[in-house]
Amino acid sequence: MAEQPEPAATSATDFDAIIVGAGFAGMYMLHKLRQLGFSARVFEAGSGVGGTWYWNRYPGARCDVESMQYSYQFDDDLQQEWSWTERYATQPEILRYANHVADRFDLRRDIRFDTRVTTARFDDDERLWCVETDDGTRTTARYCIMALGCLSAANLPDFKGRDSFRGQTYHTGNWPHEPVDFTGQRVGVIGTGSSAIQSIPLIAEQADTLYVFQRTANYTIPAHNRPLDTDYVKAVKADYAGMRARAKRMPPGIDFTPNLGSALEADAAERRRRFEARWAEGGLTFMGAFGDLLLDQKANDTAADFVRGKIHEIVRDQDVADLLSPHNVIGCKRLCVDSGYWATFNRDNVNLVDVAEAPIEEITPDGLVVDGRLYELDAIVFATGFDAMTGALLRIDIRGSGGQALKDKWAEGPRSYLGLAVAGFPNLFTITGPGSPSVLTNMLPSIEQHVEWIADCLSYLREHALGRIEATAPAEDAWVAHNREIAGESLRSTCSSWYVGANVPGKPRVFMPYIGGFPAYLEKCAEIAGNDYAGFDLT
Ligand code: N01
Repeated sequence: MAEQPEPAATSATDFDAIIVGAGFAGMYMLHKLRQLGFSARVFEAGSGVGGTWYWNRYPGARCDVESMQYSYQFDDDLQQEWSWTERYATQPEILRYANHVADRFDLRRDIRFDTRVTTARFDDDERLWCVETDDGTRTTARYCIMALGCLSAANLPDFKGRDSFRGQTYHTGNWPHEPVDFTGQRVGVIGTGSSAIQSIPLIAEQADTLYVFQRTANYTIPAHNRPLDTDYVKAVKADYAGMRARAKRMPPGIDFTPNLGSALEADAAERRRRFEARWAEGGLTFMGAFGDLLLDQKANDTAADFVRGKIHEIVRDQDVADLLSPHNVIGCKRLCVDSGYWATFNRDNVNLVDVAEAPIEEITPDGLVVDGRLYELDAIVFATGFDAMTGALLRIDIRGSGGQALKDKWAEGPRSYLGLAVAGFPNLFTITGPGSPSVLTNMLPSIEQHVEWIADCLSYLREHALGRIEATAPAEDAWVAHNREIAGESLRSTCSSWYVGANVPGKPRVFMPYIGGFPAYLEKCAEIAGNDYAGFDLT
């Protein structure tokens, strides 16, 4: 540590910190910094708070983590006073919650809405970040905190003729704020990821005819959504701290009870019993039926066979059931949670179109062409996902020390220390950045942990009269190597998922989230902070 004490903030900067994004990460970061006496300005491209839940307004959008766990825990009064109504909260309800939090903590006065950050540059001489926005404003701060969300940069494939279509087009991740009515229309949905699987049953109820263009069949587990039972809510609220503590001890940061036994050591009857029980329970914890489902291909096959069997029970036309049956590793791509997805393919107005062998050729003014056939459409829904984890960061021109561009540094894939910091980019923090557990965990506790770690770090710098922090290259190299090694041990790194950037043409294939689980990650972050921020240069 060099001996050049200097206050963390100087009059040379407009703010102590600039925060980019007013989703759950940016909102809590602002609140936390204010509590600690730091000044902060938030820039948000949308007209309101909520991030993911502000943009993803497609029919059927809900969270696949149970509502009693998908909420902030930093303020006990907040978690006691808020009432969720359903097991899995809808997008409108989660957005109401985000707005409630913004009101309750008076956050909006420090947020500039409708303002997109275009560039962020580190000034080595002044040791500050200079951020430019699309309204032509330039703002400076000692620290820059990216709270951009992992799934916020929409992926809109460049289909030939895409913009020639005469009808309406929609992207699930950028859905209109006004209600969309598909009544009487011929609608095409491209994609069968979570967004498609949630929206297809509802679009099918409205549309005259629905075509689902499927490139890769996907696994989904029923949500069995229901209104929340008041006794259950009371019990959780009586010991919310206990539930949160148990969740922190689980790899996905969710309080649930996995079975650690091996699927291969169980006999067929035992396997069936456990899979049936998880299917009846519903949701993502299906993968907790056995401990080796993501470690051993043969074990995984038993779960995949079970789900394929369910598809064949539910879908009447066995050819359609075959086409809907995935043959990759279950849980490799993000598992989906649905309400009536498979049964939707029993409807007369729903048609499944395989675009695996014969990809979508082009979009014309009248519809979409596959294998030489024109599907005439009135509306196209692009449920084609996101340039995940790195896309939102790289759409901003971020320049670190010496003018180095983040997009150059990450040309071969993202490199970070803990998913929180990047060597060569001093005083820059990424909340739930690539290299952190983020999308493999319940996002809310992951966000809170990052916010609190960053806030503690800034307090430490202030207490020690330091004004510059930068991850060292060796620490970053070691973290990247560790991630790569543990990702290689999991079946999760074996398929073409957005976790490895496979959904975006030309994106380098790197397993982006940290796969070692929430408890190991918490321990590592605490150890580093407790060790005077080992692996960082502080001056
Ligand atoms: O996106 P996706 P999403 N031609 O990338 C297809 C979270 N989320 O928005 O698999 C034809 O999963 C693509 O095909 P393929 C959750 O973490 C959560 O649905 O690449 N098809 C795929 O089928 C989720 O995982 C919730 O072969 C093309 C689909 O588009 C993540 O967000 C709800 C294509 C994209 O699926 C992303 O989900 C919603 C092309 N050129 C989302 N390009 C909940 O909490 C892409 N596809 C419940």
